[in-house]
Amino acid sequence: MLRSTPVTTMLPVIDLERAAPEVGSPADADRDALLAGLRAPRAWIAPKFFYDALGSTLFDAITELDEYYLTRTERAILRAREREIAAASGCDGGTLIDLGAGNGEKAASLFAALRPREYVAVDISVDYMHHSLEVLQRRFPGIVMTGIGADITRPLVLPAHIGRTRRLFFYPGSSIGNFVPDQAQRFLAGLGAHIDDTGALLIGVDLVKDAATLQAAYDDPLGVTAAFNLNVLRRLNRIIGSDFVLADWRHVAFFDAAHSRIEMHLEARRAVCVRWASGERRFAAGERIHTENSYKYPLEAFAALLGRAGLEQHACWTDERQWFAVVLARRSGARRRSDCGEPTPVDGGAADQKR
Ligand code: AVI
Repeated sequence: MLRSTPVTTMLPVIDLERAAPEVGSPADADRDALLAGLRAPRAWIAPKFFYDALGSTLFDAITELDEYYLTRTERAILRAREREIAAASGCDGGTLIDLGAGNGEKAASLFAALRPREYVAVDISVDYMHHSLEVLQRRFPGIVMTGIGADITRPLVLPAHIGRTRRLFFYPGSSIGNFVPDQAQRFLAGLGAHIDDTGALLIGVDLVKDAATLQAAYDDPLGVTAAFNLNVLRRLNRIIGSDFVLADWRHVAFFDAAHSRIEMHLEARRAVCVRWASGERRFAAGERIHTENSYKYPLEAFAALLGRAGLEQHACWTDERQWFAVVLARRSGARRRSDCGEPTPVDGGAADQKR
């Protein structure tokens, strides 16, 4: 499949993050959100701030860890079920819209099966996307490609030229789990507004499982997740000019069964005072900053969430252990509902094998 056809046309990459000055710059909104979180009685930082260049590299490393089963389990399901997914999604000749595309490789692994006419990569990191789209365009010269620089936690705006029928939104990796359920519902409803009866959403969802497995996935012995978590303080220092000292903080992750979510925090190792230009915050020893939730859904609860968002589950594929699900959803009433498929026997039959 690898071709080395040179790209002769400029790839359209539209940076929506820098295109709406009248509503206040996203940079201002980010600063305001970070300061509000730092001043809150229970301090918090939104998880989207993890992903600067180093944070993205650390996340890539997390996906390679033995303990972090999500990525390889999802990949195995997509690989084993790509034909069924293609048939059920009806994306052939349509538009594949990749949310949080990164290097686009996950979506590209489905190009041969899905046969989209058009590929739209949406990611907050425009510079990174330029490069990866060029690489993808060389490999797949027959697919019309567009890059959109956008923060997908904000309402999505799609340029008018993007195909309107047979749109398939692709949101893998269980990133939906990083929204609290109300936000997740709004996010899903927002996607539903972009699809008609021919469109669909293909989404990865991490499922509830034993607490020890979950805990290990977010607190690995190598300390990669700890570095990923701590790195957000470097980002904060850059954005708001604060003086967090990373050595003063430790990574904490645990499964909160009542909320069915992993929580990640940064905990002060000693009493510290953090300063920035317009203020300061004192943290007692042991006080925490909440940095991430990662919700784990029972399948029925996810189907119910889709329903509240005006969508319905059309098909679903899981691994043998039922650790992870890939769900195809449509607008409610758009197609006849079908039940969950049989668990997927992934390569070698083990859900936790490496790529
Ligand atoms: C991106 N997201 C789905 C990851 C997760 O599992 O919630 C982020 C992550 N946080 C710690 N490890 C990975």
